[in-house]
Amino acid sequence: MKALLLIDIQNDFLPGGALAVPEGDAIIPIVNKLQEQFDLVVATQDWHPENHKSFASNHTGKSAFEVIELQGLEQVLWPDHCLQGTNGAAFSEAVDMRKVEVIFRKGMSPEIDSYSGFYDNGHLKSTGLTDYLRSKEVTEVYLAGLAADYCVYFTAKDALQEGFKAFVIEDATRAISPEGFDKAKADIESKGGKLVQSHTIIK
Ligand code: VGL
Ligand code: ZN
Repeated sequence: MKALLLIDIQNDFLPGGALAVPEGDAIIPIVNKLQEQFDLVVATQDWHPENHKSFASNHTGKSAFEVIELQGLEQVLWPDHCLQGTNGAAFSEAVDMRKVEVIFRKGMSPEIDSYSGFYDNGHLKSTGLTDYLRSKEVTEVYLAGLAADYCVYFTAKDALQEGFKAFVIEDATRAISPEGFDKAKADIESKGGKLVQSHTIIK
């Protein structure tokens, strides 16, 4: 069984949002078309409380995009984004959510960030995505969404570590930093993951 994972296609990561990914909206028609080819579609949703430590606003004297250490891990400080219950945290109205069976939320603990749909960045707590996918006999996951160099990348790495085959659909994602995505792609491939184009999936 194959599953399509839609990663964080939320207003704050789209043009006009608090942490807009350049051209993030370009993926939406592709994501909607891709869904026709999958019997299982799940989504992740970045879902932060206002005291989240990934926000620069919660560190006196720090600015967005500075890097600090948090729980022994490198942490990029972000603009406030995806605040629980706000329009910025909502899925874009343009994304077809009718086939999405389950939404896995992440980033609720104020003390640690959570890029991956499977675990927080310290691998301390699971979201339940692995067990869910295994219960559906999924062996291959296809990834689309935002951002390519953060949440898509970390989700792909964890998928591989959990023993799934992982395919990142390159034209169905966009990066915060293109250089960051080049590194991420090399790492994904070195771990056995694959980069694919949507036209190889869409019939
Ligand atoms: C993301 C930065 C902070 C993402 C989430 O969805 O890629 N990036 N929170
Ligand atoms: Zn976040």
